[in-house]
Amino acid sequence: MKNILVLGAAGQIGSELVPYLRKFYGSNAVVAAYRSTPLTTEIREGGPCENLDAMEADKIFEVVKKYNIDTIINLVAVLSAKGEANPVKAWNINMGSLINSLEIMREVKGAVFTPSSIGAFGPSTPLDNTPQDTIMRPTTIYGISKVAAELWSDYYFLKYGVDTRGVRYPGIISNVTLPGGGTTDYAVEIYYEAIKNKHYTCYLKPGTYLDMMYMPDAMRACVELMEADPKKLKHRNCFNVTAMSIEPEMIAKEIRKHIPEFTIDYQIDPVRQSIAETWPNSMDQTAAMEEWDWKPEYDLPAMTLDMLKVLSQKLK
Ligand code: AKB
Repeated sequence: MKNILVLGAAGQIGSELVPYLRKFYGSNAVVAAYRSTPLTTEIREGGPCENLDAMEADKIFEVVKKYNIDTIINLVAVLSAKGEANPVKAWNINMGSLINSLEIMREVKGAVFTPSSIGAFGPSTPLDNTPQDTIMRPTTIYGISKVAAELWSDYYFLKYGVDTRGVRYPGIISNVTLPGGGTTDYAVEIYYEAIKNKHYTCYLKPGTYLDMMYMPDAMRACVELMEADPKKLKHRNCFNVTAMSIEPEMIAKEIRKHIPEFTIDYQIDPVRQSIAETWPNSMDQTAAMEEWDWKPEYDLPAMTLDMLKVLSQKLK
């Protein structure tokens, strides 16, 4: 069993991953760390929580000692679109939280799980069936920090034996906490707007294909990789994982099966459109499938059904 510290527990992934981990590992085995954004009631009332700045290594170390932590899941990140507004700040936050996590787990001989992203790829990457090992020259500061994070994580495994692992998440679609400042956020917003207004104005062009995944698959990928037999892992940092390759019209069409009056129009955001065009249309995830038996469960129809069901209750 593990004692896990989740940095960035109030964000899109953390809000659902912490309760999921608590079910799997036990309520007291998962400490939720947050800074300014408040935690959900479920997290606050469901187990230990700490107000912590991921940039302050000493404070993280105190929490690690207090709870006998052996694994850090570092979800702190300034996302792709937001990062472009203040690249130096984004770099400092994305790398600072990672290096603190790696250094502290080096001291205690522990493990670090760090999500990378489709954002780690760039315009010179093959964009269709993007290989696991390929050219990575991203053109956003978010992507640069993700490639660097993959390399730092490999380095800490090779030099110090820190058990580093990670996946390259695609856009993640969820219904508890909204993402903030990403390029793939449209694929979440569209479901909220479908329920609230039966209309969505999309900032990406129709035909802009990107990999996506529903949150239950994203959380399962995290736990399955953390639990995978280390002897089988050739890659560690980081594995391509995806569940669907989709574009805005495909989601709109799927929503219309349940809400026939739903409409979509387009007002393109040049920043996010140009980022999306440098990211894969679809990734090859053979390495994840071969090395730790990864298999996504939700496709677009199954995800859409569940999103609309949950959000129509939540937004009543
Ligand atoms: C973003 O759009 O920045 C993130 C990501 C794909 O990493 N959702």
